Amino acid sequence: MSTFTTFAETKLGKTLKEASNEEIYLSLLDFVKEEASHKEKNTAKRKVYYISAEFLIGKLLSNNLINLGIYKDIKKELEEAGKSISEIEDVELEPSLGNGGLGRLASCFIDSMSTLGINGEGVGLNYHCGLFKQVFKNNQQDAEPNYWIESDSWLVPTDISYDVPFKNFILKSRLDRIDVLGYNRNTKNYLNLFDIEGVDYGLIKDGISFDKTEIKKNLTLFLYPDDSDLNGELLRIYQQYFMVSNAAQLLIDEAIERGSNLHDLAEYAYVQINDTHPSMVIPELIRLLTEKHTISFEEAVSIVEQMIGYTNHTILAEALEKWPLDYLNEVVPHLVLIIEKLNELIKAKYNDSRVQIIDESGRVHMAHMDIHFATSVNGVAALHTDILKNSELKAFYDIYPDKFNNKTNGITFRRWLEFANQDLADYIKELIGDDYLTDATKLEKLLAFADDQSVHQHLSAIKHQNKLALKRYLKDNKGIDLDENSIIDTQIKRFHEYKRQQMNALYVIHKYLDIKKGNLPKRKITVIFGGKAAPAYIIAQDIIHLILCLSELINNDPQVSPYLNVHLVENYNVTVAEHLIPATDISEQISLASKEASGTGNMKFMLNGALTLGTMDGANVEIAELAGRYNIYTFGKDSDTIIDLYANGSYVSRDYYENNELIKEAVDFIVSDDLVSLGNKERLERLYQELINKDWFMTLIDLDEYVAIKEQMLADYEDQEKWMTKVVNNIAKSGFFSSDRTIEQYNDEIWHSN
Ligand code: 26Q
Repeated sequence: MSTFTTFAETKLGKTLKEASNEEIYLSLLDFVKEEASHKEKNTAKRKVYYISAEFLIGKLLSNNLINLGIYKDIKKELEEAGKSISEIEDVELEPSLGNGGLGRLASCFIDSMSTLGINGEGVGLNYHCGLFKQVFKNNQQDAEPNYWIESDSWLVPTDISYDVPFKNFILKSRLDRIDVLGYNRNTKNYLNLFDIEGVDYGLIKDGISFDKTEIKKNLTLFLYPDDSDLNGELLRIYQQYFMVSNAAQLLIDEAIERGSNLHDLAEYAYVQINDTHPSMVIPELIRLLTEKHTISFEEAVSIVEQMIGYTNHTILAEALEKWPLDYLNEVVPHLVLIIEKLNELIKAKYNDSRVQIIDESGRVHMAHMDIHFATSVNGVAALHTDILKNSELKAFYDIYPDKFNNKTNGITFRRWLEFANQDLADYIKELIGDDYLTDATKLEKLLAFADDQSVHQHLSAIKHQNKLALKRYLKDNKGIDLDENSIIDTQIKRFHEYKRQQMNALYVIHKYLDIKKGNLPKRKITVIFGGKAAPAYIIAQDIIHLILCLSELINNDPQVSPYLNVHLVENYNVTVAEHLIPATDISEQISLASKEASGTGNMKFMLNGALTLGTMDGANVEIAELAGRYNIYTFGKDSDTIIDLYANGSYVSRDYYENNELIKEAVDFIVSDDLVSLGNKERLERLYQELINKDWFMTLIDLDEYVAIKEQMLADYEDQEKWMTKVVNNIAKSGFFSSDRTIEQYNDEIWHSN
């Protein structure tokens, strides 16, 4: 009997065969935690603290089994006892600690830090109800609390606790940790999740509304559900300060314990700030060094400015945090004193108003503070970094050219290939061996098979199996009936106008009308959407509403549904992504050029053998360069053109609407009787008006090119040899997007933790 079977049967007092899936899950949880507890911590002198308001970690059981190298053995053992590992995986609830890309990136990064043996940990907050759970009612999004913490979970309590001082009270923290096991390593790191003691679920009223004033009881109740719109809620400031004060206290304690005299703190610690959300760590570290450790202000500043790196994830002006001094004074007046001193330092040095920390209206520009006091400022894809240097942050680039650098995002191949697409991973190993597991660029060996017909057939068969698996998943969990014989065209990401789900919806309308006119596609197309919209983001809610109405109309139309289906998967999360991505043929990456900092879904699809349909935006540009322009489908205006259009305000959506019959027909359909009878007139009207009168994110500018290239793509799919050659080229070139590569670059060029 193997170790796990013995472990479980001893613990449960019955055989695996007799045990329920829940019992086996709990045994595996204990078994993995036990294995993890024997691992040593990484020890390099300089420790990296990756502070992030979000960690979208996904379920952990399978990921941990894979990283421990025992996934297949356990799967087999369970099979022998008549149990299915995927049913056992279903028992685990997915942690709900992130909104989207930024949180998922942080999770891939901690996986890679552990895999590379870097002494680097995540620090964040443990939101009890996480991000809201999305439910659809009357073709609209509704939000419910997402309870995910169970009595037995991956959280390991510690007795670490700090006092965090706010204006009117002190709040005690507690720290729970999750072990982060690297792939094939004997060492580990932690994800540190700070929390308060007295979270009170009783504060929640309807849906996700709750009493926002009871900070001592609500601080870690919810993750803020806005992923871009700046909302002046004080609670967000309370959360941010609580997070960074704990992080700073932990960092200082650990450095002292490891021999630092604090004058040399920067040799012991480096803080990577994930977007501006943790920016207050800068003044907080200075405060602690000066107030608790008798270091002078000047020295404290010079210590701190050697140990901070700032990653920018957006160029949307509205998403760059600017906190009014009044708000900060209400929550953390002691920090305002320090921010004002930092502001004075900068004012004395530079009289350019564009680079000041505090502006004329008394708002603190968190990104400005970060840039002045960091050793490194990085963007997350080559194009994005160029835009930061040449336009958005040009004034800073002129001052600090050496601080600016690019770190193109990446994804962990353990979760997004080894786990999510096991058949593909096995087949790749059969073809080229398994050294790609530790050096993903070895996938290039697949290029030798780009024209190999038997490889093509094999890959098609795997895709088909993945479609069948997705069909089962969607039927059992989401009430969706998927046609596994259709082309699967997927757009999964947060709903935002710049990501242009509405453009995809207009394509769907066009296709629907075309089928109605008798132009039947050669093969059925299934368009799948997944994503949540910030509850306060009205237009994004309207777009969801449009798609749900279209889905009802089209899937129930006997004339059209044999050729076209539309699904919006409820409550999109990491688990849903793990099922959708391996089954997808067409990866929709259609943001308005210049707006998507990077995207990481685009990389996951590429690795899993879908072809990209995308604009030249974010990391799509690098995908096109690597895979070859011929192997992906690009369209639309480029970022320079779009940036110019914004600069001179010359985009007029109505011109596109009035001068193009296809566009007019599709847009008008939004307010047609067919749709209005299924939905909410006010929402559909508002979206319609928005598109023709404003369309800030320029949906209509690229619509006709988008329709044309998609038609081209569907036609190309019929030539499976040609299609599969492109697929192989994409998989072979995806190695660059391993987060191991990204993290190696962060470490070599920024952190220097060895
Ligand atoms: C800020 C202030 C107040 C409330 C909320 C926020 C907030 C919260 C989350 C602002 C932004 C976010 C998340 C941003 C995000 O996910 N950005 C994505 O980051 C990815 C990883 O770098 C990129 O691939 C995506 O392009 C980028 O959109």
